[in-house]
Amino acid sequence: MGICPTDIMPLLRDNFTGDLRHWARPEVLTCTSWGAPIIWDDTFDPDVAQQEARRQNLTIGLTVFAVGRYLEKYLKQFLETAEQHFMVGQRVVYYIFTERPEAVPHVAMGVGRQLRVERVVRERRWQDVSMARMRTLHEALGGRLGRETDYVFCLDVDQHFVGHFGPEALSDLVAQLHAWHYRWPRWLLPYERNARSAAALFSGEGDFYYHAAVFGGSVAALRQLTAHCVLGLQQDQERGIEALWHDESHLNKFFWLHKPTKLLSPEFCWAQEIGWRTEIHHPRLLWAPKEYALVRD
Ligand code: 2GW
Ligand code: MN
Repeated sequence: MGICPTDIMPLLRDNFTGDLRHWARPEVLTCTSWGAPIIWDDTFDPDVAQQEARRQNLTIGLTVFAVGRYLEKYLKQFLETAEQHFMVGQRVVYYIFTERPEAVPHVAMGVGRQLRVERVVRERRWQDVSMARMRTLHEALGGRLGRETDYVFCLDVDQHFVGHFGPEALSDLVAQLHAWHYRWPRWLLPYERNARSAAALFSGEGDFYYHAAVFGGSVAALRQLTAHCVLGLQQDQERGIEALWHDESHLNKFFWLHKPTKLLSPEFCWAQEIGWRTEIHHPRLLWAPKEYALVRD
């Protein structure tokens, strides 16, 4: 942990945007072996990130799916808390994908922020609801969403913001360290292991286990990511197989082949059930407690 030699270049580069990472958090890994920063609380200056993003006059997209019971259950709090914490001070476009546009709750938007609702068909199986997101996102990124935004974050809806989530999280390709798995040895990570699956990773492969509840990047990078996942999901479906964690398994395969340029620490998407951890200073998103019996068929 601490400074790794391969990180010298990005360290110099990021210094100019006010990156304080190694000195502030010596107890955690703050860079990957390929030189991407892993951002933890105190390793960045939110004001510098804010100014830099403003200077670039960015528009940031936030996509979220709310299908079936998830709409009533999670969407309102997700949006209300996003208004308080997500990219405040930037231009933001929310894209809500649902089969019932008329049921989307009214949430007052701040200046420079707008909400668009797109209709999707409701898949019968919950696994398909989750997996179908990749195709819908791919199409959206090739259409209006892709034209009107520079960077996009794609989030699960069953979570809410509790802390600042600003432009320090932006990069060409952004992956989220999974809160349950970031301390685990690689061989234990829940990658898909069936060699017949397009998502398969073999022993010795994989860098980290990433959480599909949060990923982001530039429009071009996300077009590539979603294209990869759509193809993998389709190939598995043709073979009559389904990866262990569905779209998340394919996402992990993609990030193994195409290294993310920034990683978010588990503080960015934390689960309170995990309990107290010294390195978790400032959670930004919290998962809703899982009520599988209630929402899963
Ligand atoms: C999903 C599972 C069981 C019952 C319902 C649903 C469901 C999901 C739904 O009825 N309506 C709906 O809009 N969704 C969307 O799919 C919603 O945006 C939700 O956040 C997302 C993923 O489903 P979720 O949050 O229940 O799955 P998790 O939290 O167990 O997620 C991880 O694993 C998934 C694959 O199994 C995905 O990769 C997800 O991105 C991961 O965080
Ligand atoms: Mn979720």
